[in-house]
Amino acid sequence: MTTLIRRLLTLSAAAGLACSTLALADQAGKTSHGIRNHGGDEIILQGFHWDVVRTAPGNWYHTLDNMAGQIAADGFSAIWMPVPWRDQSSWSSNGKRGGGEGYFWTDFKKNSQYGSDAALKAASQALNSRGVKVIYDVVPNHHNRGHSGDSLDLPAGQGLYRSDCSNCDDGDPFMSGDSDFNTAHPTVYNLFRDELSNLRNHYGAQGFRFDFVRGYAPERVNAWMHDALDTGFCVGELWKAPGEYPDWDWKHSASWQEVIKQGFSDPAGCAVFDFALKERFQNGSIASWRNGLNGNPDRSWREVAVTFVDNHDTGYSPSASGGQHHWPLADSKVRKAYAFILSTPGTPTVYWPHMYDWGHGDFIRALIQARRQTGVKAYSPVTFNTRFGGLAGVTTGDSGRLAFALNANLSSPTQLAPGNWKMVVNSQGARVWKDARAASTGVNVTFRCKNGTTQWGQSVYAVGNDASLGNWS
Ligand code: 7SA
Ligand code: CA
Ligand code: CA
Repeated sequence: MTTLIRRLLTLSAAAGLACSTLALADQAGKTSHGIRNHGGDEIILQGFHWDVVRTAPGNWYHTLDNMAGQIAADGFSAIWMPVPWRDQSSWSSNGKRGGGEGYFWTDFKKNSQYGSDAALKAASQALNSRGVKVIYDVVPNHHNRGHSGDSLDLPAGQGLYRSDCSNCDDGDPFMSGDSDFNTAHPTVYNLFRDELSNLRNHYGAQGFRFDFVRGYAPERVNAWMHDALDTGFCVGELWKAPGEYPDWDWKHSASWQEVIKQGFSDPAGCAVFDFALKERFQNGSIASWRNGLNGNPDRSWREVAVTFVDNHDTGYSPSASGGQHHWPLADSKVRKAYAFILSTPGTPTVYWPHMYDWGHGDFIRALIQARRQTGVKAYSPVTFNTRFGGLAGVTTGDSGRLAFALNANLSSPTQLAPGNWKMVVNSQGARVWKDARAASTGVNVTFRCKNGTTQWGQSVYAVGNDASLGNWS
């Protein structure tokens, strides 16, 4: 490795510079249609559940800091962090209690129920430095308005809030809407543009998860990303059934796929949580799981899907109250669902408790490793085979293939496609095999040297070891 690195680096340029190394395999960039999925090679961990502010009050950032090495070793390339803004709300309605999770935030101060500003910076640094890109959850639709001591208490009656005028909101209200911003107003737009830039410049943001995107125009998300983090990762949460749209809206009679792709992803330039697949997980047969956005035969559709099994809203939480569980997947299907999203296109997202609390960690870890070895990406093609019942098929990655069989009665993956197949997982009706082509001998490493001046005839050396390059010296 050292020889290779030195040969690569005796460039005809200047004296030794401190070069920042790019993570070995991390591809960047948008799709050919301008969707920000950071090269389509991401594997995301949802880095919280609904109740961590109660089970680890003020200590969650420390937990993430301490687990950064484990999270990186488990193969995650990105982490979906909780909302970084302080939330001082507390509420109880129909027997449920909550508050402090970030979704009813007061202002942009970072000392929150998850930990202090300093602890957030430390956790972000610990994760980013190990190649786990930090993606912040952000909530531009609304905030906890009029909370005393706000550093963000915008005046009423000036068009800054939905309630100031009849068209002072270009999206749905959150609850009554009396906390909704008018995100089209330049003052509000600039407020969030500057805060997203602040999160990039001082808190290591490499992407954003946009909450409640039904609440504002998707074009706003495109503008914010363009202005604040154009090359970052972006995903929107559009959880709205077609039937929830007014009957004069085209989305009312569209499919879940069309709603999230054409209703949000295209105009936002942003990837989108695959609620089309989630709806099939919940309501469809296993054979119908192929009808999620991530199974679409059109590459420009499947590559924008961010797949998930459950999240902090839909799933349970490991806590006394059990969390929100608005739409939980039956336990008997959880491993089949993870086998599916980790062996097929889209950008898979793993829910924290499934990985670290409820005993699926080894199962998921093995699937992540196989996905990386075979180079399966968001855009990879997938074929389905209906001869065996259940759901079976093959995904072709950049450096190999994955075969999957969920409740399918086939005895060997060679019945799906010839190959040198090796079993990855076989549990609870979920089987996955890999056929990884021999890893190439050399590796391409890109070093980007900053703040250096060079003259012709000088040599450039990269010095100091780096975990992502195998700790060469
Ligand atoms: O029912 C599940 C599904 O069943 C299936 O069979 C259905 C599906 O369609 C169907 O096919 O899904 C439905 O239900 C979903 C869950 O409610 C809906 C979905 O559209 C609908 O189809 O999803 C919506 O709700 C989610 C929680 C949102 C989705 O974007 C949205 O579409 N998720 C995100 C949004 C928020 C809010 O930022 C977060 O909510 C989520 O974690 C995040 O992921 O001044 C305002 C105000 C007053 O108007 C009220 O009167 C006052 O009480 C404020 C106060 N409201 C409080 C709320 O009552 C209380 O619940 C508020 C301050 O705090 C709480 O709100 C929580 C919310 O409960 C929680 O989920 C909020 C703020 O803390 O944080 C979270
Ligand atoms: Ca990437
Ligand atoms: Ca709104």
